[in-house]
Amino acid sequence: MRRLSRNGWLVAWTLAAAPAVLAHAFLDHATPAVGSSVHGAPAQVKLWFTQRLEPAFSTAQVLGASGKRVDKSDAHVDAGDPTLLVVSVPPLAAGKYRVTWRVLSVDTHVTEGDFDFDVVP
Ligand SMILES: [Cu+2]
Repeated sequence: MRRLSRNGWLVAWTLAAAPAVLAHAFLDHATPAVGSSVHGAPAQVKLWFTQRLEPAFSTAQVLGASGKRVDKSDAHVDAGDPTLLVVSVPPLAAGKYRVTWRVLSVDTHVTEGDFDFDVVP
């Protein structure tokens, strides 16, 4: 039985996984940053992705600690940057918030996820 070396396996795995990984839209970074504490309420939550998004099928919500939705229901892909998803929020009280997102990248693959941030006085 033929046995691949450790490096051989690594190359095989990389070749198999790379196209799928590169083809999906994952969260690259956000403001407020993932897991961060921000002083003062942000006016918007911005999410940058690793791929261009399909505006009609990409959205995000901001939830308060109780799970109640607090964003202004205006999530949209930025007109000038197709990798940027923006949602507005009213002045947020201090506390923990969760951002949930679900996006369709231009290659037709759907991805979703969430992250938290804290607003501190
Ligand atoms: Cu994909």
